[in-house]
Amino acid sequence: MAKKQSVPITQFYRDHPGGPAAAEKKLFGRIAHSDRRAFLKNIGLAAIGTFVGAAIPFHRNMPAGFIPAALADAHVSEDKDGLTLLNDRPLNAETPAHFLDDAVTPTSRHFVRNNGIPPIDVDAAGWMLTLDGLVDTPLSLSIENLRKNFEVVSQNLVIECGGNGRAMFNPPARGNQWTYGAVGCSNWTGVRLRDVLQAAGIKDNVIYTAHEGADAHLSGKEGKIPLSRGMPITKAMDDSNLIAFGQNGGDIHPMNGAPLRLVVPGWPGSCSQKWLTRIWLRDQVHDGAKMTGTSYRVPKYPVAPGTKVPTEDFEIIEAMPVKSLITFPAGGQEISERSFEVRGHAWAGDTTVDAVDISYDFGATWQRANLDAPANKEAWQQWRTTVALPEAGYYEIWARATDANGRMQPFAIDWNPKGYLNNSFHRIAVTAI
Ligand SMILES: Nc1nc2c(c(=O)[nH]1)N[C@H]1C(S)=C(S)[C@@H](COP(=O)(O)O)O[C@H]1N2
Ligand SMILES: [Mo]
Repeated sequence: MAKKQSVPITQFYRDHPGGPAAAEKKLFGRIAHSDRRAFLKNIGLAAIGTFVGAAIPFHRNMPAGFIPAALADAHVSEDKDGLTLLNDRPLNAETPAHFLDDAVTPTSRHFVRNNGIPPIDVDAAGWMLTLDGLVDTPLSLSIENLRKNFEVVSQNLVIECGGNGRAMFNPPARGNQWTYGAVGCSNWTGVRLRDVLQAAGIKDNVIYTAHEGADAHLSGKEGKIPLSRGMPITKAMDDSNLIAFGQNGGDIHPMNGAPLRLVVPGWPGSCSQKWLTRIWLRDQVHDGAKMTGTSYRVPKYPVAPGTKVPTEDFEIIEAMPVKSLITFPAGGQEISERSFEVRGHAWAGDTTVDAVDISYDFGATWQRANLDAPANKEAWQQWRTTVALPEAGYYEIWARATDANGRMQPFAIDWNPKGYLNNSFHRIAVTAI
């Protein structure tokens, strides 16, 4: 039998029939995402040096597309517990549904969605937030200034990525393949965005906000911004929006935007700028990174699956749709009791949830769950019910929420090209033995 020859790693990358991405998968056992390929194509040596924390003396021997092991080993971080890593550059990790069972999502379980490279070792004491653009008095505020000059409030607020549920799109949509767990409801502490805007004085012609953060673009290019979103001034004035400096009674997790972030509940998570450095007010719809084209946008009209839609027919996503999550029991399990509690959360963008119904017969009949009021505006609501399965066998438990406007989660959603806003039922499989 021929002995397997060991090959220098450079040659392995260069000669692999599937290219560097396939070579990497072979080495590291992970799927190489399209995002990762784009990263590799664009990344400069200087940027790689920054990430590994040192110059690379033998960089000339590094094959094109090579990922330094220091980066390949990157993990979500020790204090993010049980999250599923979808991509490590940029870092994207979701929370399995059964790890979201708490009414308030622990910091260790809050998902992470990064579009760029987060700042590291941030200096909270020296952090400054600028408020400018069309304001009467531009402001430059430290976190201490925010704490001292404005009312500090704590609220349970839902942040959900606009692409949560993308993995269930058919035909598939490019982007992070979120299943159900790009959502969380931590208890956020901060000051009301409205109060700070009013302190700066909003000029009459303002229609939109624009947000900037301290993360770096994946390309490593100086001055290139990974994400800068905004919202209509009417939404910005909602008293639920926070400029937050605390998460669950402690500091904000570095991957969730420490030391300062926006929390704009009910709208796509991308509105909630992390590592917040600047808010400016504009007299036009903000046109920053990921505001234009097809980013966080959907076609203005329903389209058949797979349709190519002209860019000018897309519109900006505003409130997120009604949705529910089954957090207990965990899906895919054998259950020895036929009668057991099913529970979870439900939320509905800027409105509340009126009802949650559960089915274990593929939607033929539904039973109404007992549903709590939200702890505060824009918090998710807890529900529970007991199901009694008639006999042993395979079942699916489906959850379906209805919002205060009578809108109900659908079995299947209208397809859209970028895979946003999937609010079809959460379904889990259980086998009663
Ligand atoms: N500065 C900055 N803010 C950001 C992002 C980012 O990449 N950079 N991602 C946004 C997106 S798309 C989402 S869904 C939320 C996710 O917040 P989390 O990572 O704390 O869960 O942060 C938003 N804020
Ligand atoms: Mo997002």
